[in-house]
Amino acid sequence: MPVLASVPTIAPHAPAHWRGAAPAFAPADLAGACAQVRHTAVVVRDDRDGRLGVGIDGTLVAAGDSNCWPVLGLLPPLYPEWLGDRTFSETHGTRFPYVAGAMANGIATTRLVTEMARAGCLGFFGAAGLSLARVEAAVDELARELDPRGMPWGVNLIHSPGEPAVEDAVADLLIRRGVRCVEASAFMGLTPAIVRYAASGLTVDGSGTIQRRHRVLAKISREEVAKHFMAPMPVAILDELVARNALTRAEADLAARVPLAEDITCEADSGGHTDNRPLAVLLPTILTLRDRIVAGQRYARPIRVGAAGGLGTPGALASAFALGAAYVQTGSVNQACVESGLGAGARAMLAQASMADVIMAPAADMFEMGVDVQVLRRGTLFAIRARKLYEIYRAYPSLEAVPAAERAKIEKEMLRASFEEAWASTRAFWSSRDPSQVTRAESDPKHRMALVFRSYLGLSSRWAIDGVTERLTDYQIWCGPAMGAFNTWVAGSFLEAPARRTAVQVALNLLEGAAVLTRAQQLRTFGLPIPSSAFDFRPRPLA
Ligand code: FMN
Repeated sequence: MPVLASVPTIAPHAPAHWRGAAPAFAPADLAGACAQVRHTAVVVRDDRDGRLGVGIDGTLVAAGDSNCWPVLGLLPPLYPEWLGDRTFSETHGTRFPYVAGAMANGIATTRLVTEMARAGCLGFFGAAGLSLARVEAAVDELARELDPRGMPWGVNLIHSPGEPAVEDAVADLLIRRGVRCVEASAFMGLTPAIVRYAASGLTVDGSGTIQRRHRVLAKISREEVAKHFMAPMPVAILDELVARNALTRAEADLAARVPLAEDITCEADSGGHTDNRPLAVLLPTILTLRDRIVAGQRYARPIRVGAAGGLGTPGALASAFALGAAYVQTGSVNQACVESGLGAGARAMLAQASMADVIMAPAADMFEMGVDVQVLRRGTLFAIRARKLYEIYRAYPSLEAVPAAERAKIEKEMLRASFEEAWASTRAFWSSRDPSQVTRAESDPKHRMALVFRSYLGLSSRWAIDGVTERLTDYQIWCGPAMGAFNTWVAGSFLEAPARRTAVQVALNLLEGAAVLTRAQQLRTFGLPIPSSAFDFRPRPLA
């Protein structure tokens, strides 16, 4: 926690005047004053011409000599640590109200999570799409590294409608290994897996307060989904879990009195799965919903609402906090950092992206349902090719029914194998992962087609992670418009070069910049002529 610099005091009833180093009146000097966020800013007036200016620190004095300035207002120091809801940091053990969101297939690496923890932020390991053994190894590593130092970390628990057994197994692992914090995502309703994780370990302390062993940050982009996480946990699921000895009766009874999640992350237009909503629309809507539910349920503790999606500049963070976000979460910008699990070639592609270089494309995990993900468009043909596959999937009942010309194109350009060869390798993959998929595909030709096409979608992510250069034009790289905004912001600074982008420097600069912009806006509202340069925080190495 920052140490509060002393705020000048003044004797009661004394007229407020300020004495100190020459106050800033000229726009360029005012920009410098805005940047000194950790100091007290005193708004003063020049009585000779009525101009408003800003003095930094100094002392408040009774009116006296000509070196004193009448005071109009006083702003105490402003710290990046305090931009959000203080209870977020208290609850999760962070210094900053800042989260690095999970990124599937281990793109949010253990290194990323560890670096974020050391810097006082909360990071989530990208467990989605990984084998249980890899998730387990990551959990062990993070626990070993961070638990002895009391540092915060978490793991993603993603809803897997096509593979409920996988979701259950990951939840089970997280409970067994004592993982205290989870980012829950892609849920449309609640499942036994997430309810079990949230409810297990609930106890009542000596003062009668319900204490949680497991904390859930639920990522949502719709009201109807948010409602599930803000409501008390559903009795039907709790009873079912008690019946199969997955929860105690005492845990279930407590769970029926508290929300599943005390942190709700509103995800606006982001990389990967997204409803493409603007944050300025989504966040106020969810805050209102939260207020209604918390009042209706008479919860003892408030539910915090955080912001994600589109946050790649200091201004984006400042606006999220100004809207009332308890914390902020980034994703796309971290993927381009050196701690990310993405291959160097793909990271270099991300560093070239501009705001409009993103596009929606079919998702590998929810292909048949027509769900899209937001991906990078510049430098890769993945989106166009994946869209073509989805079109063909919709139009024909089986691989055999695909017209010869289309088939030749798919085999040559995408699969680089015949349909028969592609099915053979796909079949081998599913035989070890989930044999029921093979059984179904052998009697359902449309499902066989989906699995073959999905294999291209799945591999295209792997090629980007592994840096398979001969598949460069097939790279599937999840990415939101925040990436382009970030690239524009850092152009010409030390963060421009991909090799110098660390997730910690990105986080510290975004937070510092958000504090500076917040101060600039505060001073502007007092009528000071704050120049636009005050809102242009340039990245710099920060400790
Ligand atoms: N969110 C999840 O909950 N689970 C995931 O597996 C996951 N994978 C992601 C992979 C990539 C490459 C990216 C860019 C995002 C992913 N996300 C995932 C979303 C992020 O956790 C984060 O919420 C989001 O990226 C924030 O929006 P932004 O991309 O605009 O910064």
